[in-house]
Amino acid sequence: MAVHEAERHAMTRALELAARGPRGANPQVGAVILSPEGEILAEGWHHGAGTPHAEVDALSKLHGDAAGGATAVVTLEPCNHTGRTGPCAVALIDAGISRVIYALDDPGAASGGGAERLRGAGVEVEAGEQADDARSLISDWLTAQRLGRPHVTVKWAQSLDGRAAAADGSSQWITGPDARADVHRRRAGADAIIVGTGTVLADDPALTARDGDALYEHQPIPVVIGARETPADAALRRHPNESVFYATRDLHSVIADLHDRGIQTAFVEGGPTLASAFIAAGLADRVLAYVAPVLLGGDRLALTDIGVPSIDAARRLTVEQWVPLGADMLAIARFQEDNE
Ligand code: AOF
Ligand code: ZN
Repeated sequence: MAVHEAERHAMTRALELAARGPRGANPQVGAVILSPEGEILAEGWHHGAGTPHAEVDALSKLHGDAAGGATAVVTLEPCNHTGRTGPCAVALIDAGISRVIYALDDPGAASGGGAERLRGAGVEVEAGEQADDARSLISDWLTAQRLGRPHVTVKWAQSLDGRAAAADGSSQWITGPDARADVHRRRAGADAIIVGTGTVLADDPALTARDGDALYEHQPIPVVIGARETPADAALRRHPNESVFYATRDLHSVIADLHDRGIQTAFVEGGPTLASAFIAAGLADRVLAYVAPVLLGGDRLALTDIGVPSIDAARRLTVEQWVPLGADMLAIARFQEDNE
């Protein structure tokens, strides 16, 4: 059974609607209900975890048996589970929908199976329409689903000889303005930015994403790990988002909690001890290493102990990109052992 022209247009529209929803613990999903003649009867989208799903949002705008014999065009496979809301597959069946077009299978172990449920009730189901666009819209959510935790990027700036600071601890600025601007731009794409209390006390970072003096529209949530108190007048207290503090040293529990809070992408920015702990724990997916043509010598290395006792155990990376940034060079690399 082919997907019709009107259905194709409806999917493009559903993807636009999906993008209106917030990023978070739930995927962004859009839905359009089409009459048998291909007219748009209703539109809906998911407004965030705990609110009705896109299909239900769209159906709620119709009265009586208006959806009888209609087609639902949805960017994600309708769910088959009762979570914060009832199963969408059942809502569609009960409304009398006779055909469902969706873009992507729902990877959720608990929520999947909606297509089967629909088919079982005699509904025609077509999967895969504009799947690439749907995938790219929610790629971070899909990655977090696959990993069962946020995607973690560990970032540091280093001298050519692998140092993150001079002997007295001073580290501003190893890299030049182009590299710093690049960091801010990438921060603006992350949900959370993680630092240790040591970095907060030593550098008093603002942890905002800035373009010059202007704040980017999206600001990551500051996350501080460590037992030491953050001073009341610390710069991050003035961050537009409230910080999250963890006194624990167990990074797995921190990352699990961030996942529960709907964080899909996290940036680990400081300093060497925390970066090393994430790598040693197997919780780092990507490295951003900004390398400046500076020599510092001494023992303030970009990383400390990452659990590599001998060369056989070296953590090998694949560089996805070398990016020249003024006089500096950025290596974007991922760990070879994962199959990201
Ligand atoms: C849909 N339509 O609009 C969305 C779906 O906690 P709940 O009950 O909101 O369920 C969340 C799960 O449902 C989420 O992980 C994903 O698998 C699916 N999201 N499904 O049919 C929607 N947002
Ligand atoms: Zn649903």
